[in-house]
Formats: sequence, structure tokens, C-alpha cells
Amino acid sequence: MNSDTNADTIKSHDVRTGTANQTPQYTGTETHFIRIPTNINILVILVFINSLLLGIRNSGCLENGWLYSNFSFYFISSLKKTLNESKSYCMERGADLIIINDREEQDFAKKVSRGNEFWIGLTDSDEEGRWKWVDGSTLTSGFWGSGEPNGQRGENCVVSYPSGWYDYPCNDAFRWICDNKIF
Ligand SMILES: [Ca+2]
Ligand SMILES: [Ca+2]
Repeated sequence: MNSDTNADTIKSHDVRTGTANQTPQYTGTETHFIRIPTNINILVILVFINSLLLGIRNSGCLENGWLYSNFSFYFISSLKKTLNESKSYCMERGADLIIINDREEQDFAKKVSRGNEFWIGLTDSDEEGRWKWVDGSTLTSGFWGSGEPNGQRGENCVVSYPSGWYDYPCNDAFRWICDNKIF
């Protein structure tokens, strides 16, 4: 009797298992859709944490003044230094001077600098009039102030004011913004 009951239970279980096995097969595509974004989210979180740890390793600790926005960490200085000193400050912390590729980043930099002028990572030191970013890319369009650039060989570095970009002698001293891109 017990063995009959067990047999029924097993049979019943087999039937249910069979039914249960059909459901995920049928909705396999749906399960797949759920897993992909979850994995991407985990990846983004891991990269974010890794970047934080790298920042801590490179500079001893994350210093006050670093802001996170759109896959970059930004440092807005309160001191004023020459272009090379500013660039060195950024590079010692695994970053470089800010590269501004679009209006959104220009507006962001203007906002976080609170109206102060600052060095950006743009120069025509190598060839007069050929403006290049610190990553070696060529400037395609900029946010030059009225009449700028106008310094010829005497002004090969760029300061961003709320009213636009101005070429300046690289040995002048200004605030600066570092940009540490995650990707
Ligand atoms: Ca120049
Ligand atoms: Ca100028």
C-alpha cells in the first residue's frame, strides 16, 4: 500500500516536474531578457567600485573636491597654478586636465567652477593655430570668447571663463579642473 502510494507520489511528481519543466522552456526568452540588464548593472557597479579603489590607491585617499558625473571624476582646484603645474597635479592622481567635448560638459564645468576661470586641457604649443586636447585629439568645435584665440605664439594654453574660452600664456596661474574618466 505504501509502495503504491509512493508510486503515485512519484508518478504525480513526475507529471508535475514535466509540467514545471515546460514553463521555463516556454518563457526562456523572457528570463534571458531579465538577466542581461542585471549583468550590465553589476558590471557598472563593479567598475565604479574599482575606480573608487584605484583613486584611493593612487592618491592615498579620495580628496575633497572630487565630484562624480557621467562616468568621470572631476577635481575643481581652489589654488592657482601654471598650466604645467596644474597638469602635473592631475596626472599624479591618475587624471588629466578637463577635455570639453560638448555643450553639456561646458555647462557642467561652468557650474562646478562657480563662475571662476580655470585651465582646460587644450593647447596649440606644438603647432600655432592647431588646437589639440591632452589626449591628442584635435579640437573640432569650441566655445571661444569674442575675438579669441588671439595670442598667436605668445598664448598657447586655454582658460575657460563663463563667457567662453581665452588663449593665455601657459605660465600664467589659474585654477584648473582635472578629469578622470572611468571609460
Ligand atoms: Ca597660440
Ligand atoms: Ca587670448
